[in-house]
Amino acid sequence: MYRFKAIIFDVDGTLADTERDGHRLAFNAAFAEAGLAWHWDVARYGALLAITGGKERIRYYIEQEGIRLDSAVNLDAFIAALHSAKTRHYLALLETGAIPLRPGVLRLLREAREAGIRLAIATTTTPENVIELLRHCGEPGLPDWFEVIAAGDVVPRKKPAPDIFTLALAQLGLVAQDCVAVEDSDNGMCAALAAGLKALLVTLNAYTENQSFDAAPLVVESLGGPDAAAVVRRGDLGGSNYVDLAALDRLHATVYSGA
Ligand code: XBP
Ligand code: MG
Repeated sequence: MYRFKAIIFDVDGTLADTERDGHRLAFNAAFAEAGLAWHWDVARYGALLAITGGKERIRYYIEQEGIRLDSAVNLDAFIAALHSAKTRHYLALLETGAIPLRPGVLRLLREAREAGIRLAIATTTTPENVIELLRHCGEPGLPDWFEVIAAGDVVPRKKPAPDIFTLALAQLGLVAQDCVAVEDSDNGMCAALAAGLKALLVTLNAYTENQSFDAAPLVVESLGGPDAAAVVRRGDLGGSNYVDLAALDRLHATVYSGA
């Protein structure tokens, strides 16, 4: 019935608003625990999001700030330990259920599941973060809805490189044209497009709303639902009021056949 077989979702910023009150707080907790006088405020963290991946973000910060570590310290090991503490803090936060899915996400996932559309994830973050987020957002068994979870360091290059999407496609055994991708950031958009995923929905959030998404065919501020129309920035939803499978099918058709 639908012209696509799977949806590949980004996680951070897309499934849930995890960055400002999730990852950022966990980084700061790890810094404090290590006795470092570093603090990433909301604006600074927004700028640092240009660098995808927590370890890469820490390394960039050290370089950018000209921070000099004791010469006896091995930089890679130092970053790895700091990042592992950050992951511990982040997982503890997720366990409290403090970070819900974005509005409309669970509804869309349910629709896809009921229609036999396969679900996958392509994310920069650490795999356990994905599972823990999905475990604590009020839908028992949600992690198992995703047939493929491609996450973190399993590929050589993080977004905006296409690697993680290419891996997700390979694990699904599908080609790009079989899929719709959902992202929230310019780095994510570039990664998806570079993997050939032209049927791309971008869902903006506070950290990404001013980025340029000229290359994305459909950009929304919110997915909406039966009780709330989606707020569309670019493209159209066809006959739908909110982002449902019919709207994604229309996106797919527009991109691949100009319909
Ligand atoms: C998300 C990220 C991640 C998280 C931190 O990018 O960049 O690095 O901020 O996760 P995207 P880790 O949504 O494009 O995948 O600290 O676990 O790396
Ligand atoms: Mg993201």
